[in-house]
Amino acid sequence: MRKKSPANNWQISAQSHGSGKGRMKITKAEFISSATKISQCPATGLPEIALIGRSNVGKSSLINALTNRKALAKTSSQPGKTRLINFYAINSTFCLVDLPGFGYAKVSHDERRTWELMVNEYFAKRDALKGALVILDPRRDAGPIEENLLDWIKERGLAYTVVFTKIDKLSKNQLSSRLSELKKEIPLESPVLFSAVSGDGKIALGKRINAMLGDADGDSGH
Ligand SMILES: Nc1nc2c(ncn2[C@@H]2O[C@H](COP(=O)(O)OP(=O)(O)OP(=O)(O)O)[C@@H](O)[C@H]2O)c(=O)[nH]1
Ligand SMILES: [Mg+2]
Repeated sequence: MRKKSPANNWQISAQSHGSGKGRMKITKAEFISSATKISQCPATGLPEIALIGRSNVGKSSLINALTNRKALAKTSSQPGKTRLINFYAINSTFCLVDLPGFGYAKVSHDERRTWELMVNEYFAKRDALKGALVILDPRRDAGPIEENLLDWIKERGLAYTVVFTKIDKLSKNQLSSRLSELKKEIPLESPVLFSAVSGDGKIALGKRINAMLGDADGDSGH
C-alpha cells in the first residue's frame, strides 16, 4: 500500500513555504482567448492545465491570486460568472484554462447542458490538456460529481492536483476536521490548501503545476 500517513498527507501549515526547488515565478500572464468548442481553442502550442470545480468555488480567483493580478480572470460573488473556456498564457510556457463551473442550479437546463458538453468535449479531445486542478471548497461536501470527475481524469491519464480553496474562511481546527471528513467521501492525495485572499498555498501550487508540466514533458517523449 502506498498510503501516506495523515500527517504527511494533510499538512496544514508550512505549505506555502519550503525550499525554492521547483518554485514557479510568474513574470507574464496574459488572456489569450475564449472558446465554446474545441475548434475555437487557440493554437498556442502550449501545454494546458485546466481548473475544474463547482460554480463559485473560486477557480477564477485562484488564477488571479497565482498570477498576482486583480482582474485577469473575471470573478463574481454570484455563481455562474465564467461561461466560456478561457485561456491564459503563463510565462509564455503553458496555459491555465478557466472552465465554467458545474452544479450551478440557477441557469436553465439547456444552458447547463451546453456548459457540460463544452467541458466534456474539451476534456475528452483537447490534446494540449496535460493536467487538471480540481478545485474544492472544504466547507462543502464532495459527492458523486467530484468522484466521477476524478475517475474521468484518471482514465484520461491526466496529471491532477486537488486544491482546497477559501481556507481563510475556516480556523485551523475547522479545516483539519473538514479535511478528515472529506477524505472519507472522496479519494484525495496530498491536496494543496489555498486561499486567494491570504495567498496561502500559492508557492505549493506553483510547484505542483511545475511538476505536472514536467511529467507531461516526459510523457511526450521529448
Ligand atoms: N474568502 C475567500 N473568498 C474567495 C476565495 N476565492 C474566491 N473567493 C470568492 O468567491 C467568489 C467566487 O469566486 P470566483 O473566482 O468567481 O469563482 P469561480 O469558481 O470562478 O465561479 P464560476 O465562474 O461561477 O464557476 C467571489 O466572491 C470571490 O471573491 C478565497 O480564497 N477566499
Ligand atoms: Mg469563474
